[in-house]
Amino acid sequence: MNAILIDTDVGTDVDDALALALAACWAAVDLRAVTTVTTNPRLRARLARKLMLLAGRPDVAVAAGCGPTLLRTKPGLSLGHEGQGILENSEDGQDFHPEHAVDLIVDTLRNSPTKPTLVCMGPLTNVALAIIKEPFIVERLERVILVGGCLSAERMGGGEFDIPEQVAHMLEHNLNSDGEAAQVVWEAGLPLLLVPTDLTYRLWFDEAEVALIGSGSSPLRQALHAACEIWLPIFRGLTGGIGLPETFARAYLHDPFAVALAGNPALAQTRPAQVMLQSLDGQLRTREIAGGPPNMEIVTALDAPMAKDLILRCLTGTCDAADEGMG
Ligand SMILES: [Ca+2]
Repeated sequence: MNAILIDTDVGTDVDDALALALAACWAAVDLRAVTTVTTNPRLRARLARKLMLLAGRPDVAVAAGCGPTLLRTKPGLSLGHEGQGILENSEDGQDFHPEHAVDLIVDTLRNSPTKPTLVCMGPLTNVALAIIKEPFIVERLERVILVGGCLSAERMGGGEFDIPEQVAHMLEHNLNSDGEAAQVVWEAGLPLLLVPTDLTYRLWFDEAEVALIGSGSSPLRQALHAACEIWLPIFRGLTGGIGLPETFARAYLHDPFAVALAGNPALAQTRPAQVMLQSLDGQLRTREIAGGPPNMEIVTALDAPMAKDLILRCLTGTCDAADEGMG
């Protein structure tokens, strides 16, 4: 089984919560630790901890990490709804791990008998700081799955939406939110696997699928459903503000896909590539250099129906079993 660590900005977009539930409940991955990053990291740690408890996984250590970016050059994204639908009172999730996220990442890697996979679902501040603090961790990772980057605006629209180049890069959150941290991660010599967001924007739960998650009585499913319902109108407002149609605002599965891929590599086609970071118009952009010496693997295609089926089946089946103490 694949040992995994997750670094997440759970709480803003709902996809991190779905991904954490998947990782906690799915037998194909062995979730060892969860660390949180970006503005309000302690609130995000409470959320992750609560999700682990709802999933019947009190054994998974959850630690809070960096709020500000590595060089404190940018405010993080926090919209005010974080925690709603999942945290019920001020005590909920407070018993997360006392160590800082960076130390939990380092200690988990130092003590792991096998090389785990690190799944990065948020800005890369914690990961960059962990590398700076303890460079040995680079050798202790089997793979680092990065959710982020945009390699094709056209592919992001999928023939359904006409997304201008600048808007496509605006929709890329993780690398853009802490460019200096991304640069550290880029240059560290890690075994990176990039899951570009222009591909994961082609994977989402429709309204019926969101409703299906809420149709179960388990507290975990109820919490996930509530978080989806809270997020979607907020996302509609955000994407409307940058000129995208209402229909674009869906429950996208960026982060759940990364977990699914950690447990089942057959969900994607990958190849080596050279991907560089470039600053343009205040944005951090990812660009593949054709023919350049590879610095990572990139996902070039994903099996959306198979991935969605796996994620949905786990969230509506195995998660129930976990709630009942059978997981
Ligand atoms: Ca995320």
